[in-house]
Amino acid sequence: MNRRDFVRLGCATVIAEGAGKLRPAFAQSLAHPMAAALEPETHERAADFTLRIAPMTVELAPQVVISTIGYSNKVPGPLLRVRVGQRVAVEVVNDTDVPEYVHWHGLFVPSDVDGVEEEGTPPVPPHGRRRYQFVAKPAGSRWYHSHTAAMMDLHRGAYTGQFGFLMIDSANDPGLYDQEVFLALREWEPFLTTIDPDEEQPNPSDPTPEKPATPDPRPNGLEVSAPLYSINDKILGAGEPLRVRLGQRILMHLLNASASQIHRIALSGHRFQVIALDGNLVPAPQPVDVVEIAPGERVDAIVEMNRPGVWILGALRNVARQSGMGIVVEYANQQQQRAQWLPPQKARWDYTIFGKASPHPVPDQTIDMVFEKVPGGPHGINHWLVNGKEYPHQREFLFRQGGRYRLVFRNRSDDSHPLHIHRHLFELVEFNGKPTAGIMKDTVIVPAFGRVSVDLVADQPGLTLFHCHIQQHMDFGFKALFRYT
Ligand SMILES: [Cu+2]
Repeated sequence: MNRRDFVRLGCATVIAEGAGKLRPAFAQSLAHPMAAALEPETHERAADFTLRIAPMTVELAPQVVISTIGYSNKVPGPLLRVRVGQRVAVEVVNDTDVPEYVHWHGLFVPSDVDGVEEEGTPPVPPHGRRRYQFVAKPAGSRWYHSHTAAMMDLHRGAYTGQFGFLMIDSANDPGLYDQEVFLALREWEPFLTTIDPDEEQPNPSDPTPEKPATPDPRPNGLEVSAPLYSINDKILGAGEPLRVRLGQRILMHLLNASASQIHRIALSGHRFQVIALDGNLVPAPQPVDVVEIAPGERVDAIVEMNRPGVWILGALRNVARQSGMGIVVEYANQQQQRAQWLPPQKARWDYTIFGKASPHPVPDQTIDMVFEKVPGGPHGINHWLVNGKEYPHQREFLFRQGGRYRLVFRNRSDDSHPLHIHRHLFELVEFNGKPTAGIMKDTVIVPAFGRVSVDLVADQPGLTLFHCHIQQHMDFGFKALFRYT
């Protein structure tokens, strides 16, 4: 029995024991944002929110307690909820021994506020504080997280509990739902391994337009895996169930806050009406059985509660779900039932079904970006090349203000990568040969040997980081800077 099997067996026991108990954890994890603003302030104007970065423990289940670093002793951190256009001041206090960066993912903020060392944002010094001030835009589901390099230290950056939801409410939300829930997908206690049976396997029928004629014979390096999973801060069955009533419409804000894994999620017997991707409303909302969501991405969906029972909302991969990736959804007056998992009918995910058919303006320039892996071998780490070079590049990619750019992402590796551009939105133009329009995102999965094109209008002057949202890939070369001329 290896370490992972051992941990799994331990968790299975805990899940069985925990399933009958009710704990008030879920409600706590959705604490009102004002709860965060209790710190005394030294500035003239009181901060709207205070985040305290400090070591903490998380009780994933009774007798499964892990130690990590979090924001204000909560995982996820406090929900920061603001109105679009609101001036926001967030005071960040760093109670650790290392510099930290808080990144406001999906917001249009200047480089010196974005929380990114490569863009020149000053750090929150160890045992010091720093105030981030910005105008909250655009409206939608955003989030905040550590943007610190971790390299070989799996207790830093995205491997920690430093992440939280940031909701920017628009002035015209019709509010067509009865309940709103925030669900963050996470893994814990990461370790390095050459075997990753947990990976989502690519579908053999997927197109692979960037596959080289001859496969790379070099053996892969160590990648990050994890034995424990949770939604918010609880292993499946250990927290409060999500309590619903027949006929209710539940707005689910899904976030993948994982440092390394793409997940596919289903709610047994129900469908997700996807209304927004990365917080931006889609042109053609559609019902789907399965939501695929990569590190950094958000999916907003409405689920109509039309099948009474007690159900599992969880990962399709048995290994991930049985190791904690899930939450129980319980209809009123059904408590006596056991939570059931029904595998979904259609497990395919395709961004383009949420788009529209319309021509794109001709871009001013097309920028080809080729991504390759340098396999690390059984004792090393894979390194990543953008157009033949690891970060830093001798010359940055260039934007002219107001220019319209088409970025063509060519993934010449056998892994899928969630690619993120800071401080901008882009529009999906083509996904593995399928054209689409109207889908605005800040992070997009480029499948193994796949090709994705996006259009971006360069309207946010300042250094702009581009990277894979898998922490290890970013740390080992998979990033680049765009500079405005
Ligand atoms: Cu990657």
